[in-house]
Amino acid sequence: MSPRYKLIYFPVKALSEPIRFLLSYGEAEFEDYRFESEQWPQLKPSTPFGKVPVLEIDGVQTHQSAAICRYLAKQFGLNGSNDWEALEIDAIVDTFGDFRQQIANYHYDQDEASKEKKWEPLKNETVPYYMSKFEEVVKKNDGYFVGGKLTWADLYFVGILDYLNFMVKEDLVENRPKLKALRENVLTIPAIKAWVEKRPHSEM
Ligand code: GSH
Repeated sequence: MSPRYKLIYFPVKALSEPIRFLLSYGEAEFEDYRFESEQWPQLKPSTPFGKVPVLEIDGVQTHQSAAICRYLAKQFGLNGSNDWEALEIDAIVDTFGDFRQQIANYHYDQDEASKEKKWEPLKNETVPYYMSKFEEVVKKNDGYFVGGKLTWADLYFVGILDYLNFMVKEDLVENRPKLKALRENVLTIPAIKAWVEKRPHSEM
């Protein structure tokens, strides 16, 4: 029997969407529990380290979005063909994390003056630096991030892309044909397409 999954998160895509993509890809039924911000102070102490997403598996809480994705990827055959590919997947997913942190450092800055100062270097240095390298990696790997075939790195990237696009106020793959094709590829996987069609709307 397949496990009972309950994903706990704010009512947005952000860090949870890669998990939702993995669960959908694996055709696993899951409860997509979305709470409003006002409920968070009450919920926070019940989570392992005061953060979400939390994925409950048969009632047992797990946390850390990338660790959860990696675990699901192993169940669903998306963790590469060997330890080397698994390492490459981990490395690129950690790099998505580095990139996201730098974007978030701008987006969540509460001080308007300091935020404004971060905009130019983010747009003109950080974004082109990471995005052109991601484009190169996908070009070298025949349309995927690792090993010339679909892995959870691809689902992770496409899953988190709307959140990154929202924070950086552009479609990051618009002028990057390999990454654009990869997004198309992932979004046309029937189980992912079905999920995207039925998920609740959210901007980020
Ligand atoms: N490294 C963690 C992961 O990838 O799961 C980061 C989790 C995280 O920062 N979650 C944010 C959160 O719980 C939401 S995206 N914020 C509320 C808080 O810190 O009180």
